[in-house]
Order: sequence, then structure tokens, then C-alpha cells
Amino acid sequence: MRITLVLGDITEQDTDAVVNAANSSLLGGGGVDGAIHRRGGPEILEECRRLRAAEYGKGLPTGQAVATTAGRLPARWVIHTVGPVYARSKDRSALLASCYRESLRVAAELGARTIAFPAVSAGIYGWPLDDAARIAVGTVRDTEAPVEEARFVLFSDDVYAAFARALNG
Ligand code: AR6
Repeated sequence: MRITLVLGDITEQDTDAVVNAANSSLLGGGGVDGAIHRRGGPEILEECRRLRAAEYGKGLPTGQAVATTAGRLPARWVIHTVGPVYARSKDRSALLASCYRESLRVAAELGARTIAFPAVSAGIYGWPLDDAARIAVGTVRDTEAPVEEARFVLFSDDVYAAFARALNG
């Protein structure tokens, strides 16, 4: 799997799948989640509502991932994953790693060859950037998946720099 970094907006990526840093409700929010629903249109929310009515009545648990249509986005699928809220008192890194691993597993099930990830948990959920980047890059690097490209789409210079440090040592 080739790992690439770009500074940009995940809603503009032409990868087969884009990952959404969602919350358990799957019903939208701010940050990446807000941008994906805004640009992708109401079809995404409709599918999320159906998922809530069916197998995810209590919401999508932290660390798991599930796919929907990408609506009007250039991608084919949105893979929604729920990152952990950062807490200094408790090590939740295994859950953050699980978001990347599970998203790749869902991508493989869908037959996606390319996938774009945001910096899950590194925004509203407060994860320190260097640590979030280390977990993201390390997990994707260590996961076997029939995916050609995993692209991290970073929204600002500081997040990009943290991922570049994690990728290049
Ligand atoms: N493209 C790429 N990255 C973006 C974009 C974009 N369009 N917009 C923001 N980012 P966040 P979280 C960056 O807060 O921390 C939502 O309300 C952002 O700068 O989107 O996992 C959900 O519903 C940051 O670096 O996700 C949840 O309730 C990174 O994406 C909660 O936020 C992640 O920031 C999830 O919080």
C-alpha cells in the first residue's frame, strides 16, 4: 500500500472511498463530518438513518467503521468511523488505531483500491497532533489490505507537518 500525504479538503478527493471522522450518532456534526454531508448531499444522511434504524440502533461504536454512498462527492463511498475523544487520564490509542484498521477492512470489502483519510480525532476530539499522526501512519503502514493508495488529506499546515514527521521519521 502506497501512503501519500496531501494538504487539502477531503470532500474534493477522487479516491474510491473517503473516510469520515464521524460520531456514534452517524447523523452529522462539524469538522470533516459537516463538510462531507454538506458537499455530498442528503443521500448520505438517508443511508446513515437507515443504518441507525437497522443494525446500529445504539449508534456506531468508537473504533468501528461502516460504509454508505458518497452522494455527490467525487468518491464512490464514504466510510464513517468514530474516533475516540482524547483523554489524558486514559490511553485510548488502541481505539484510534482501530479506526484506521477497520476503515481499511471495510474498503477491502467494498473493493476500493484507493482511500482518503482525514486526521481522525485530531480536531474537535482533541487528540495531540504528533501522537494522532504517529498512530495513523503507523497503523496504516502495519495493516495488510488490497488497497493501492492510502492518502492522508490534511487540512492545515500544522497537521500536514505532523504527518510528514510521522511518515518520514
Ligand atoms: N477535509 C480534511 N480535513 C478536514 C476537513 C476537510 N474538509 N475539515 C476539517 N478537517 P474533526 P474529530 C480536519 O473535528 O476530531 C464532528 O462534529 C480538522 O482540521 O473533523 O474526529 C463529528 O461529528 C482536523 O485536523 O474530527 C464528531 O462529533 C481533522 O480534520 C467530531 O467532530 C479532524 O477534525 C469528531 O472529531
